[in-house]
Amino acid sequence: MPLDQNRTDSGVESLRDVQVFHSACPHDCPSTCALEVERLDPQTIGRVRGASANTYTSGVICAKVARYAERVHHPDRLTRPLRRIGAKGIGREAFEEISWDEALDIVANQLRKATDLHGPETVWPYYYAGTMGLVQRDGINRLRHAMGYSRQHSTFCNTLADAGWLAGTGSKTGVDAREMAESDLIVIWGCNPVSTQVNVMTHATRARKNRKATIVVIDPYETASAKQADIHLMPNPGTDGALACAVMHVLFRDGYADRAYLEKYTSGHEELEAHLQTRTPDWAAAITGIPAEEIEAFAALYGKTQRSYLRLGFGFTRSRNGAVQMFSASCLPAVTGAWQYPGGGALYSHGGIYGIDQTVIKGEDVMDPATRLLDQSRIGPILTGDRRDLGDGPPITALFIQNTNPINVAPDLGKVREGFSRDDLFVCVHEQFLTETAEMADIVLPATTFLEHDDMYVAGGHTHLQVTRAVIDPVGEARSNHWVLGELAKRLGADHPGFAMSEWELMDDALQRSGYPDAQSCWEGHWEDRAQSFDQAHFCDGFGHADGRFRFKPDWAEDRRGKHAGMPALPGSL
Ligand SMILES: Nc1nc2c(c(=O)[nH]1)N[C@H]1C(S)=C(S)[C@@H](COP(=O)(O)OP(=O)(O)OC[C@H]3O[C@@H](n4cnc5c(=O)[nH]c(N)nc54)[C@H](O)[C@@H]3O)O[C@H]1N2
Ligand SMILES: Nc1nc2c(c(=O)[nH]1)N[C@H]1C(S)=C(S)[C@@H](COP(=O)(O)OP(=O)(O)OC[C@H]3O[C@@H](n4cnc5c(=O)[nH]c(N)nc54)[C@H](O)[C@@H]3O)O[C@H]1N2
Ligand code: SF4
Ligand SMILES: [Mo]
Repeated sequence: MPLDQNRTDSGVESLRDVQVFHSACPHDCPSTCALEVERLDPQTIGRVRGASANTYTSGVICAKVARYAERVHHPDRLTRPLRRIGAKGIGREAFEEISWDEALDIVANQLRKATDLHGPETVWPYYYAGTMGLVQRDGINRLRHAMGYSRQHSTFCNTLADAGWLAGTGSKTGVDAREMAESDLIVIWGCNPVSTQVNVMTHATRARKNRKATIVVIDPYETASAKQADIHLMPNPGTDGALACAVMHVLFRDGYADRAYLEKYTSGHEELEAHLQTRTPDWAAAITGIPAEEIEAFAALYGKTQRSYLRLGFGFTRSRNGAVQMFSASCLPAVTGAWQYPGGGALYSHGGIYGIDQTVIKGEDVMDPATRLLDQSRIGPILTGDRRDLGDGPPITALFIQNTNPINVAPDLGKVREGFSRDDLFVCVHEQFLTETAEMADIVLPATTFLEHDDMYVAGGHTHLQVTRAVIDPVGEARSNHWVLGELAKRLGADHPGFAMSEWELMDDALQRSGYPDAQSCWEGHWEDRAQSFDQAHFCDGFGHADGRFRFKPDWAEDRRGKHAGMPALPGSL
């Protein structure tokens, strides 16, 4: 959307002749940094900085986004729709440029042809988190549901982490990362924030400076974050549950367990204590590879420190038993009662605080729950015809992809590539660059970046909602995900009011039905801080389960999307 250069409201600040716009980083990173973006002219951005007025971003962003002008204006950006006329996977020379009308007509015809032959479940709209914007990322589901195409179970990233965290706490919320400044002990567990969410280090470093806090990193590798830590515990991958058990063994054994807290706020603690009898530091040393003395020392430090803060990441969920590792780690503050103290407790994600109603964006009002649900991580087996995934439904013969590069990121890469190589598979990829997946497509559509479209963002690592406007015009003929979906909907006859709405109208609708100010007010204010009260964030009002208690004995079956047979009754390694 072209911008009014003379805008003088608070969304834009003028700095000599360069204008500075508020924006937010769209990457799949818990930091979702508040940004200040220089606009040199309506087609060109300059430098990108972290907003210093945002109390989480605090003026700090990572190197890759500080240099975003190089991405936005890169000579390899896709600027025109492309049709493949050569072999798959050989690069740009296999494609010729075509017009948007031609490209969209081909895509719509192919999707219609596939549906005529096999029924709508043969089409699989496939997406993930290239942008985390709630409109541009999730709108693809509206087309899916309006057309009855196969559904997607999104499992690339947080499935195991969510299941593990929710098993104990029952709520995807936690203690504000800004509170780390009041902590005496910060445990960075299964994440490498120096590389993956730089702002965690800003807040951890404040605690070190203000309170001489100790920083512990628990990671099998000597990462950049581990190098900055006072203590580095190096478990074998997938053994955090054993480590957590041994730490809790010491906490009970040496009187660091808060019995009054356990009584009031938890369930299953008697069974837990009995279960831990044999889970000694020596027992865990053999499993984790961490010497027993180091486990003893860490447990004593954790037990003695009321203001202890766990920052739990995605790393330890990268193995088959990841949900159990996450759950086991999350038990520690419930044993010592660290949740009760300022700077104490844990954070995995704030994802549960926002409550944005995305019904219209996602077209959930027209979703048929009987439609086939396919696991995104199984795209390799699915494209190669595995009946365990396809059930008795049709094969996938058409893929429409936005926001993800499965040939690089999905498991079982050999099968993924084999599937994409099929001659009877039609693939359309909407992308900013000619990725490995786009190279396998029949039609490639050029996509805008977050600086060329409007959207809104929530965050995992902090508590702000941010609404952003396009800062520059689209590069070349790039178009937003929302625009492409609307054009396809027209051609396919997909019926839903969301297709006739602009991005801004969709945001307004979602915000207002969720109790937020309207999009314009959110944009002018740069961010809406939805931080919970101390008592809510620290679960002093009770945990998320119906009885308000932290569960040491999870009900794994409660997460009905997953397979729970064989999950352990109590913390530990599988
Ligand atoms: N081996 C291995 N595999 C992994 C992981 C790992 O640690 N190791 N991590 C896993 C995890 S946690 C995740 S989240 C996934 C991430 O996997 P993906 O979601 O696929 O990764 P991204 O690179 O974030 O985004 C994919 C593409 O989206 C495009 N994109 C960005 N914005 C837009 C837009 O507005 N419109 C359109 N159409 N496209 C856009 C980008 O150009 C990029 O190529 O990978 C998973 N796979
Ligand atoms: N620069 C950059 N930043 C990113 C991304 C990116 O691609 N590049 N991706 C974004 C995305 S999608 C996500 S989900 C986040 C993920 O960011 P993080 O939460 O930091 O997770 P990972 O980087 O997957 O893994 C973190 C650490 O966990 C360690 N680890 C692996 N297995 C285990 C284990 O069993 N136990 C323990 N304790 N540690 C283990 C790894 O060695 C790694 O150093 O990062 C986001 N930020
Ligand atoms: S740290 Fe994460 S959210 Fe912040 S600018 Fe970098 S990628 Fe974006
Ligand atoms: Mo992720």
